[in-house]
Amino acid sequence: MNLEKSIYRIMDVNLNRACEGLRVIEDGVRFILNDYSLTKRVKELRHCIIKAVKEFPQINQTKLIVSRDIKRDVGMKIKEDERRKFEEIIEANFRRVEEAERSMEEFGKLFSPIIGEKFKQIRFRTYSLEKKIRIKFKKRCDVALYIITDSHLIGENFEQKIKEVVFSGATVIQLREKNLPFAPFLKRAIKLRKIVPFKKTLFIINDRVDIAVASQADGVHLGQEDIPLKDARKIMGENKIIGISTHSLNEAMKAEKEGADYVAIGPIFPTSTKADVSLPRGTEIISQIKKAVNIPVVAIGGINEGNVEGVLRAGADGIAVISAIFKEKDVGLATRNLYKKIKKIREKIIREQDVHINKKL
Ligand code: TZP
Ligand code: MG
Repeated sequence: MNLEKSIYRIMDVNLNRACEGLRVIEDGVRFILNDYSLTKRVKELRHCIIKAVKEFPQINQTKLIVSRDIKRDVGMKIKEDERRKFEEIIEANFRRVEEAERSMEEFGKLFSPIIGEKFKQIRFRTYSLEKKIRIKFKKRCDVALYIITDSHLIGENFEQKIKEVVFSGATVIQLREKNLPFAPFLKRAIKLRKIVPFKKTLFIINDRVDIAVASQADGVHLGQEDIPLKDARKIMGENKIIGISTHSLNEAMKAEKEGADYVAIGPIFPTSTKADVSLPRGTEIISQIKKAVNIPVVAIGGINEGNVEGVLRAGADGIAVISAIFKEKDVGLATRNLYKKIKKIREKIIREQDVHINKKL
């Protein structure tokens, strides 16, 4: 094969490689993250690469297509790595795209230095998009069973009880201390940080950004009257989780727009745990918010084993509870039971949805 044909073949192969990789990333961002603006950016990048190869007059389009030779492509025989998590799929595909871009940058220089420069710019654009998308994937939070502490209800053996809860299925632990001054609050946060395992269970601090940062918590949970989200973000940085308490559709939409990683909505049912709550909203508000936002929605207020099904059926990604766990004598057992119940209901909902879809087909 002559050299010119080989170079066209390299450009063609790498154009396909980059586009395929970006398609995979686009699907992940669209269907797993449900992020419209990032989906748009991935799509635009893919179109930009196609345009760069197809619109430079130096690259002859007929020669590009003619150069394709799948039968002789030795790369076809290389086995794909095993991929388990979607984070790994996204990472592997970014590698693939960036390598393809690098190759097009280097070999593109043989057509013209402008082509090399163009692909260099595209490669840097890909790096910055990758950073944004990978942070977003990393911060996806499993809020299924979000347990909030209440030192009054917990009483003695605080740390032991938190340990039991953590190892019995809590996906998030929020340290909520309304009456502790700064120093003992921070001390408790640092102790809990050692108990709550990194990556397995999220550790969130209620109200206090300073304590969240100092204790290396995974994030902070803010109310409508706390430090504004944008200021909290400046202090916490992009990698940390910020959750917001909301009481209406408008507040939930605003929180998402300002960059919240999840919203809590409540109180759903009457609760005696928090004195200054507004009137119970019922489960309808959950469905309304779920239709309007793409971040996880956690329902809160008076939720227990008896009423959790309606909450999950309304679309909540998880439930935040205090008394359902800490009013019980055996907090580990209460957590296990609630966790099992959530799992069972979720599986039931999925089965019903499958039947519904199959009937339609
Ligand atoms: N925010 C709204 S309701 C509530 C908070 C902190 C209390 C939830 O406690 P419980 O015992 O699960 O009703
Ligand atoms: Mg608050």
